[in-house]
Parts: sequence; structure tokens; C-alpha cells
Amino acid sequence: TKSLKQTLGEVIPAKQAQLKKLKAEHASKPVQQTTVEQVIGGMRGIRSILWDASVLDPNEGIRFHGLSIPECQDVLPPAPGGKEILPESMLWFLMTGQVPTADQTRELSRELAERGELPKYIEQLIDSLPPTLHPMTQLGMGVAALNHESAFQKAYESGVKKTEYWAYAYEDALTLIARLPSLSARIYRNIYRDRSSTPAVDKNLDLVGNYANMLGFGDNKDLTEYLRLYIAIHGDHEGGNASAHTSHLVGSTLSDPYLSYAAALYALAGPLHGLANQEVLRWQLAMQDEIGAENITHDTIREFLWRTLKSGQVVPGYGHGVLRKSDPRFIALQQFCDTRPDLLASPTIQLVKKTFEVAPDVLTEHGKTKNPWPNVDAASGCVLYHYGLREFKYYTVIFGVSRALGCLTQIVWARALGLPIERPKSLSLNDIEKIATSA
Ligand code: NMX
Ligand code: MLT
Repeated sequence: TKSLKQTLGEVIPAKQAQLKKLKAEHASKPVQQTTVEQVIGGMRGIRSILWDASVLDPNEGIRFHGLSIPECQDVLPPAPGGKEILPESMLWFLMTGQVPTADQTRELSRELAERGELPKYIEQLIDSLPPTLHPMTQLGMGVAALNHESAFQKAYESGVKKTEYWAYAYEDALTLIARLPSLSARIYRNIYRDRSSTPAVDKNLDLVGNYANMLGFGDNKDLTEYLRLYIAIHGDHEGGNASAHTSHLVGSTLSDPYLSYAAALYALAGPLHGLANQEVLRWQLAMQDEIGAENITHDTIREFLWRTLKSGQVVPGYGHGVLRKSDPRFIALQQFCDTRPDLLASPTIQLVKKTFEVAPDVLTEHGKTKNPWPNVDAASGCVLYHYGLREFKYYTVIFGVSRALGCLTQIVWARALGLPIERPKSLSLNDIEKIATSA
């Protein structure tokens, strides 16, 4: 069977030809007109990034190479004996646009496991950090330091031709994805558990099988399946979200994939982006404490929501920069719960469900957010919490393991397509005023 790298090598020329034709025949065609509101409003809706593997529709949510989440669940191979999408099969699909066979997926799992051990100096670096340092700060540091072995950086220094960059970016992408579980598990063990008993990477396990094992939850098959699903469907969310957009920008300077993804992780660590899954749990537990588990009703939740909003805070897990309906990732994670009686009986999961029954109305009445519906973070943490992974400051690290799939895929493609350094034009406030009033 063909490897991922061989398959990728075969699909690259057609995309290169498509890009060349676009450049030659349509370079000056306008894509849209930019408004003042977009320039001063976080660039919302400006179409300006080439990102091939996924597109976000405001109403339908994410599609990966044209497939919705349920369609991916139908065709992308799970683990032997499992049901949920393996992140390896999602990675293959994102990279190539082709659905891998079960054998190809297993080969990729093996390749990742073979690359998965951490170099000693990374272990020493992570072990030297204070346990009070946020797990996301530690993750970014570890990822950046892994560039000590960057194949891309070495190739650049040795004068490799631009047309070959993608192959070295690919090597870094695969090694980084392979090492994220051991790096992330080491951070978890150092901060919250005993690291001395961390198992080594098992060459016969898939990426998440190893991750769950190293975290200390390998015996929990349901949690392992949940992590597979979570990591696969969080893997990419088109190119405009803050972490994807950051990795694309930093990668465009020919900074190597490790440094580019470290930068992305620090965007993910903001509470309006990936840190929201930590915030949702903190907020839901504060709600439970304040109201008292026995007094949770739609009315008491409604009052708590209003208190949050009136104190000027956002309701974490709700709203979105693009989505205008419930996030299909939220729905997929809820469906995972719906098939398991233990999850349905969990007080935290019930609280999340009950909050969902009230929050959209409250947010609509509040009248500020353009989208009163839940995003993925509203659901992702409560299942981890139920299964005993209760240290919610760690949750964004799992998001960080996942988002590498999409960000690193696009770094490889950006090099394959020879995309230039990004350098948009900025405007001063006076410039914008002049443009606005002269029209
Ligand atoms: N609770 C309260 N207010 C909100 C919320 C919310 N959940 N969402 C948006 N708003 C406010 C927003 O702060 C803004 O207020 P102001 O005019 O005072 O600045 C107003 O509504 C308009 O915002 P929108 O245009 O609807 O949203 P925007 O595109 O600017 O921001 C988010 C999108 C996701 C940053 C925003 O909805 C939010 O802060 N949500 C809560 C945090 C969250 O769940 N983030 C996770 C996103 C998903 N992820 O994984 O990254
Ligand atoms: C994401 O997954 O990146 C978030 O939903 C945020 C976004 O798409 O803007």
C-alpha cells in the first residue's frame, strides 16, 4: 500500500497546476469588497486566506474536503474494535483529500508511534518547569524546542530548492504530530500525577490509544474513543480561526513547522478561542456551586446566565465568529453521550444539556451576540470531567494536540504551492476615515 507521503506527492501536481492557472488567468478578479466594519471589526468575513482542506458554512458548520462530520464518521476508519474516527484517518484525509483504507490508517498509526518518543532534552526542559506554569505555556515551549531537530530548517540552511520544501515540512509535521501525545502527557503527569510510571510509546497502538495510555487512562475504552472523536473533529476549522491563521502567517516566513505551530498554540490559549473549553467547565461548576446541585432548574440557570451577562462577562461555549447555528461538533459530542447511560446520568453532563435548553433564549434576549447557539467548547470538557480527567486547565492542551492536524497539513500545502510571505496592508484611523468620507 502507498504511504501518506507517496499519496500526497501524487496529488500535489494537480493542485499546483490549478493554482498556476488561476494566477495566469484570473489574478486581478475581485473576490469581494472590504467594508470599514470589517477592517475595524476583527476582519470578520474578509476572504483572504488560501486553506484547502476545510470550509466553514455559517449554518451547516464544518466540512472537510466537502464531507460533513456525520459523513466523515461514515467513511473514515476507526480503531480496530472501535467506532469513532481515528485522528490518523482524519490527518490522511485532510492532507490528501482521499479516504484512507483501514490498512493505510494502521500503517500511519505505526509510523507515528515509531516517531513518538520525546528526545531527552525535551523531557528535561518540561521537567524543569514549575507545575504552576499553565499547561498551554508548557506545551508551546515544548513544541518550539522540538525544532532543534527540524528537517525543514536544516534543508533550508543547506540550500534545498523551493520546490522540495514541502517534503521537509511534511517530515516535521509528522514528527510533531507523533510527539504531541508524549509531550502533552508528560506535561499532565508532571503537573497533576506521578510521572515516574508513565508508559513508553507502544508501537502497536494508535496515536490516541498511546495518548490515553500515557495520560493514565488507557484502561478506559470509552474515554479513549471519546478522545479519538474529539481530536479528529477538532482537527481543522478552516483557515480564519485565530490558531490556524497564526500558523499560516508564521509558516509563510519560512519559520519551520514547529515554531509555526508553537505560535498557533499561544493563539489557542486565549479564552475567546481554545481556552473557552477550560472556561466552560469552570463556569458550569461555579453555577453548580452557587445554585446548589439540588436546586438546578431552568429558572435558576436562567438567573445565573443573566448574572454572568450583567457582570460584563461572556457566556463561555456560546457564540461564534462565523457559525450562526449550533456547532455540528457540539452535536457530535452530545450524540456520543446519548448512546451511553453513564454519561446521560452524569450531573455535569446534565447541567450542560440543561444550560443548552435555556442559554440561546437568554443570549437572544440579551441581544448582543450574533450567534446565541453553542460552539464545540460548550460540550467538550464535561465528558472528560465525567471520566475522571478533571483538571480543566489541561483541556486546551487536548485541543492543541488536535488542531495540529489541520494547521500542519496547511503548512505542508503552503510550501507545496510555493505561497509567499503574508503581508496584508494596514491602515491608520485617519486613512480609514478618509476612505469612508470620500466615497
Ligand atoms: N456571551 C456574551 N456576549 C457575547 C457572547 C457570549 N457567548 N458572544 C458574543 N458576545 C458579544 C461580544 O462580546 C460582542 O460584544 P461587544 O459588542 O460588547 O464587543 C457582541 O456580542 C457581538 O459579538 P459577535 O459578533 O456575536 O461575536 P464575535 O465574532 O466578535 O466573537 C466569540 C466570537 C466566539 C469570540 C464570542 O462569541 C465569545 O466571546 N464567545 C464566548 C467564548 C467562547 O466560547 N469562545 C470559543 C469559540 C470556539 N473555539 O473553540 O475557539
Ligand atoms: C475553532 O475551532 O477554531 C473555533 O470554533 C473558532 C473559529 O472557528 O473561529
